[in-house]
Amino acid sequence: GEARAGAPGGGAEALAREAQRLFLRTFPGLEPCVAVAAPGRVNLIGEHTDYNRGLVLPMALPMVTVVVGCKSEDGVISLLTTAMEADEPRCLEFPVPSKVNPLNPGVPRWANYVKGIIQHYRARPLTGFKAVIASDVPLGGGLSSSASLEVAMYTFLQQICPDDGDLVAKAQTCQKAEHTFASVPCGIMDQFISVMGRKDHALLIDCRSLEVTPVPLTDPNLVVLITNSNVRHTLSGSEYSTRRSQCEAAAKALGKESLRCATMADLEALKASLDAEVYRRARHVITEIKRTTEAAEALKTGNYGQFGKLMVESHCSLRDDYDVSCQELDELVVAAMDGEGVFGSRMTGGGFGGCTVTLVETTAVEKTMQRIKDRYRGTATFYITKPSPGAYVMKLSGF
Ligand code: GAF
Repeated sequence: GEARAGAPGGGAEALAREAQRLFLRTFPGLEPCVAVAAPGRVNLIGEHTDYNRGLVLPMALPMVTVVVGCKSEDGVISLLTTAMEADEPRCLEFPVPSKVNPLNPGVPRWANYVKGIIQHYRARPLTGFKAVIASDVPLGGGLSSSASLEVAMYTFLQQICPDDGDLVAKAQTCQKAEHTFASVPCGIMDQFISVMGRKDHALLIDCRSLEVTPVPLTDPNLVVLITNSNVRHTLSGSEYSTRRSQCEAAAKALGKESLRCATMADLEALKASLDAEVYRRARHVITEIKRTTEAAEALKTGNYGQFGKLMVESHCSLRDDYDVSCQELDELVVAAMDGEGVFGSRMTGGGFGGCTVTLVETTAVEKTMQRIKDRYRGTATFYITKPSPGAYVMKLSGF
C-alpha cells in the first residue's frame, strides 16, 4: 500500500506529455494539437440513489483520463490507449461512422466507451482523427474510470467538431453511451460529476431536477482518503441491473413515479405485501436520500462528526439492505473506523469491490493508513485526494 497525494493538474500534465510522446511515435509527421482531460470521481454519500432520481454528493478527483490527438482527412479514426486490461490490444482503427455504417459494441472492451461516444455525439459531420488515450484513474477500481474516458472522449470531439456546448446534454450523452455500448444501466452521477466537477467543492446533485449545490471542502484539517481494496467481484454488472429493477418494482408497488417520492411511512404501510428483498432495497434508497440531504448540511456547517456518522450508516445500509458490499470493503471500513481522528468511512461507487472513502483529520491520516495496511488481508492502495475540476481543455504550451 502506497500513498499517492493527488496533485491536481500535475498528474494530468504528466499524462498528457506521455500521451504526446506516444502520439509522435505512433503517428510520425502529425502534430497532436488537441489535449483534454476528464476526472474520475469519489462519491462521499448518496449511493445507488441516482437512478432513483435521488441525491448524490460526489467530488471530482485529481486523477484523470487524457486524450491527445488531431483531426485527419482520411475518414479513419485511429486510437491508441495505455488504459486497457492487460489481455486487450491497445490499438484500434475504424471508419468514421455513417447512417448506413454505424458503430457497434464489441472488442476490445475499452473501445466500447469511445465508440459509444462517437456514435451518440451531438454534432455532425465528424471527421476522422487520431488520438492517444492515457489515464491515472485506476481501471475498474470504482472511481469511474469509464465515465472519465467517456467524458474525455466527448470533450475531445468538442474540439474537433463543436457541439452547442450544453453540459447537461453532454453528461446525458455519455450516460447513454454507457447504457448502449457497455450495457450498464447506470444513473447520471459519474458522467455528471466528471463534466461539472468543481475545484475545492463536493457537489450535491439532485438527480431529478439536475440542480447542483456546490459544498466547499477546503478545511486543511480534513482529508478525503480513498482506499482501494484492489478486488473486483465479477457480479457487479448483472447485480447492478437487478438492483435497478427491484427499485423500479418497489416504486411501482408504492404507486410512485420513483423512490425519490416515497417516504419510510409509505414503505412501512406496504411492507406486508412487498417481497422482503424488494422492501430492503427500497429501505436503503429512501434512507440514503435522507442521509445525503443531512450529510450535505453537516458538511456545510463543518459538523464532520455528524457527516462521518451518516457515512457509516450509509455503509451499513449498503451492506445489509442493498447487499452491494463485500468482505474486503467491510474489513477496510472496520479497520479505518477503529482509531482516533476518523470521522467516517464507507464503500463508494457501485460496490462488489473497488474503494472505500474515509473522512479523517489531517493529523491522523498516516496512522489510519498504517492501521488499514496492517489489518487488511489484501493489498490496499491509498489516495489522498482533493476536490478537482470537471473536464477541461489543456493548454498546448509545451506541445
Ligand atoms: C455506479 C453507477 F454508474 C452510478 O450511476 C451510481 O448508480 C453508482 O454506481 C452507485 O451509486 O457508479
